[in-house]
Amino acid sequence: MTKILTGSSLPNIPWEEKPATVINSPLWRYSGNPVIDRNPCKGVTRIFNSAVAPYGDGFVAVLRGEQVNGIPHIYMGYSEDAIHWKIDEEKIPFVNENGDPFMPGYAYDPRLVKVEDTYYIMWCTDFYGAAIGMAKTKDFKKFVRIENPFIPFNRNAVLFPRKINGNYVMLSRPSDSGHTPFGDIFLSESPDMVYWGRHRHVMSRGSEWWQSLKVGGGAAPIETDEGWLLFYHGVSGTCNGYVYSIGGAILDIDQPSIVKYRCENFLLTPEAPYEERGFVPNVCFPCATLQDPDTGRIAIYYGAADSVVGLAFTEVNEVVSYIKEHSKVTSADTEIGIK
Ligand code: BMA
Repeated sequence: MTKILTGSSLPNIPWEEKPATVINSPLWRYSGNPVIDRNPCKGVTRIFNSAVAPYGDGFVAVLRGEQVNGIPHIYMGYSEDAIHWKIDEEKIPFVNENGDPFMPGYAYDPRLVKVEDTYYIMWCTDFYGAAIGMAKTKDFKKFVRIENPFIPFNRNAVLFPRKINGNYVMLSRPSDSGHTPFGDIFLSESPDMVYWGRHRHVMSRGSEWWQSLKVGGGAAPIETDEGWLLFYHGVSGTCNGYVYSIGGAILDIDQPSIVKYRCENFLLTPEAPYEERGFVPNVCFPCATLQDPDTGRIAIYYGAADSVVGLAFTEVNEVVSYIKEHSKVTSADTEIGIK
């Protein structure tokens, strides 16, 4: 029996049992999907690729909102059940360390990770090119931007939820300035969230078609007694454009650049109408999970077709067993990742 070690009890995690019709995946979709539909609030036409976290008696979310002028920014969401969301119509009012407004030119694909007593938001920001922006908050009222961790071009940064060997650790995906037709996952360490180094390769795109073009970190890794459970995205380049699926891997607990298991099958691929049809069709883009260590339940939040937010479920034993049963790792996966 695999145990979840990240987070405390979450009895109010959203949940539905697995339907008997789901035969090809350890993940199943919430029957009420999408949980955030189009035109969710004034001035925002679509919310997708977004992250959630437990906060107080309920939940908060950092939401990628596409404004009616087409520019993405991050908005706060609040929920009692992590399904129905109240969304701020104003963008998150980021400030610098002095408290002066310090708004990014654009901001997309946010992740939200609590490390010790602080919540960190990471997103793709305009830093003379697409790069990683970061901010921190303790109360979801004051959001202080901290130094951009990496130079351009980079996307899909996500922190581990605790320090490893004394350092903060973050996954990212170096890229180019456009719709990057390549990309592997790396990790970097920092003693202070200012200086980042000890960069390591984690995993490359795979030989399997669904992840043969590029891969990128998704939700914050979940600590289990088998290793760090990572839900990531894998992309296939078809004759009709990119297809984004959700993949799963388990990283070594003390040296997470080592991939212990990596599932050769996707865990979720666009099938539902709201995943196959939308602003960008055929996208399932995971950004966050909620998990309950007591029951092993995991709720996965993912952007669907760059248009809406979807919710899927799994159970830690089922998904870890599936990943191990269908694991195919390469030497580039299992090495420490330095050359
Ligand atoms: C990527 C990112 C994501 C988006 C995906 C599919 O490059 O921009 O925000 O979901 O493309 O369009």
